[in-house]
Amino acid sequence: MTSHALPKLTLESVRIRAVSVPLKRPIVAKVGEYRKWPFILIDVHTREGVVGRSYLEPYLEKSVKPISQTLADLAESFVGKPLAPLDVYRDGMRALHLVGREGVTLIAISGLDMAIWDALAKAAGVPLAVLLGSTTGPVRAYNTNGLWLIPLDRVEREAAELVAQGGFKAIKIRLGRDKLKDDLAVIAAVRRAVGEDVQLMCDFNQGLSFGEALLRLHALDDQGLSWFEEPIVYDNLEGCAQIAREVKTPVQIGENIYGPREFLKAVKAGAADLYMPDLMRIGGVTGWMRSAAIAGAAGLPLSNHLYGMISTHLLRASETADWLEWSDWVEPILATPLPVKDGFAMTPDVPGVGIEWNEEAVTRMAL
Ligand code: SMN
Ligand code: MG
Repeated sequence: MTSHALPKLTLESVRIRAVSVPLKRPIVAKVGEYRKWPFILIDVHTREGVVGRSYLEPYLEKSVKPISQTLADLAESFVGKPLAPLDVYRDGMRALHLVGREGVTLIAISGLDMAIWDALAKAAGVPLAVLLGSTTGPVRAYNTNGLWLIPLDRVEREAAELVAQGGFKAIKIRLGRDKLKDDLAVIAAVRRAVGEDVQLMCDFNQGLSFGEALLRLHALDDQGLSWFEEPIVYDNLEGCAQIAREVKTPVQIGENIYGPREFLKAVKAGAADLYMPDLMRIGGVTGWMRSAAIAGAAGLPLSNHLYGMISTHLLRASETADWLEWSDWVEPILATPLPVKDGFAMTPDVPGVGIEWNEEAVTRMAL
């Protein structure tokens, strides 16, 4: 055979832009309140003409500048080099470890990594899931779009809307209100709206102290919730482990874990029953696949945090794939959003990940 299915690709330049997208339902959580949601858009251009795309969700508009700067510096060091994500991960870590292995370092590497994998899959002419050795297909999804810490009298209607948005069989609610009775009232209101057959995940966004968490989670343990997410500060691994041992409801963490090394530490500590890495922090596709191998070997179910479209590909390729977290915040800037029907997202059956920009919206929402 003389021709290669996967042509050699060389990094030519990286375009970095930022937008701020208004949220239909403002985020009101223990981690902050947001009316708009910033995105950093990354286009990796290759000498061969293929363009790989990804985005980052930095939460704060203030974070856009330092992340973009680090990303631009990192990208600069790979100009003229082969588009090889594992090499970029290794060399990027070597270049940036003096400012720390986590935080902005890993966020920048993650963004570049995801765009490079998109370019490789496009060059191969296959969806990312296929390049990773799996297939495209349905991924069961839950709706995370609302049910923030909103007034109780709005909960019922919003719960019904979230289910209707994609025929969802599961939605996520935010808990950890001032009093136990407030949390119980929210759960009761959601149940009235959606019935017994819709699964309810719940998220405390690290809002409880260790002592409060033990009391609150024991009291909520018979509510039939599918998981307790981030009850306490995520890096108190011993505390998370004790909580996970004491309560029946599975404990879920992962969105704040930086890279496979920290992931392994959490798994070794028995910090949770379920994990949901965030692609911006876990190290992009490369960091996800390494963490997915750890979760698979340990028999731990794996869901994602945000980054829905690319996560469909990665969940297809993960041994212990569990739930897709689906949010629509990125939709305005995508040419083709990720729809959900009857509670399932379909992995985009196109070369690459499926991320293409709606350039008109990108210009309009530019930061
Ligand atoms: C979350 C996501 C994005 C912003 C704030 C909170 C939440 C989740 O932790 O898991 O969806
Ligand atoms: Mg969360």
